[in-house]
Amino acid sequence: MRPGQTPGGRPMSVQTVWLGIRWTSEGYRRESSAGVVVPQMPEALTSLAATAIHDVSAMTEHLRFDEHGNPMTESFSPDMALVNFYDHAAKMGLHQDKDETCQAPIVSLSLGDTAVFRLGNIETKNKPWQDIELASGDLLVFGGPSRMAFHGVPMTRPGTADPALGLSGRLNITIRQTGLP
Ligand code: MD6
Ligand code: FE
Repeated sequence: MRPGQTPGGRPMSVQTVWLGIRWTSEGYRRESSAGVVVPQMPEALTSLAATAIHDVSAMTEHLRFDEHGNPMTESFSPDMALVNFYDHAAKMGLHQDKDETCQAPIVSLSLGDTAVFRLGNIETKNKPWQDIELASGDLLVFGGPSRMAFHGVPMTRPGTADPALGLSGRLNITIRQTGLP
């Protein structure tokens, strides 16, 4: 794992691994880079995300169709995942996920320590926002009108992970469709 960089080039407290496709502060890159290993996207994550989209599209009309009007259950085709590790002090500032060139939802899976996930609005980094506790095993589908909402993790709750996991800290896996050809 490596400390990531913000789009402004500052170091992030969260440590990151990419699966499938590399992320850079300039966007996603299929080309390899010297000394950087990008493991394949595991089929288990692709199918977990597809199942989540299937289930959620049955619950809300917002995720039933993609931006071209095609059924989301058919067009959703994730090609990468970001695995973020939070130690007890790590946090993530409010940001928008706009490097993807399509509007497909992002599926987010949390493991280990509970996080405070701050879900803001689509216009500014300021209030209104709501704080949602994401506990181990929680899966969030981030799409529809909220896809461009500012969001972040102001803190985790150290020590709340189930000791049986053997994980001191928090893992967050976001499964994404980059829109790259
Ligand atoms: C986190 N998640 O939960 C940070 N981004 O640690 C994200 O930044 C995120 O959960 C886009 C969509 C879903 C997410
Ligand atoms: Fe994000």
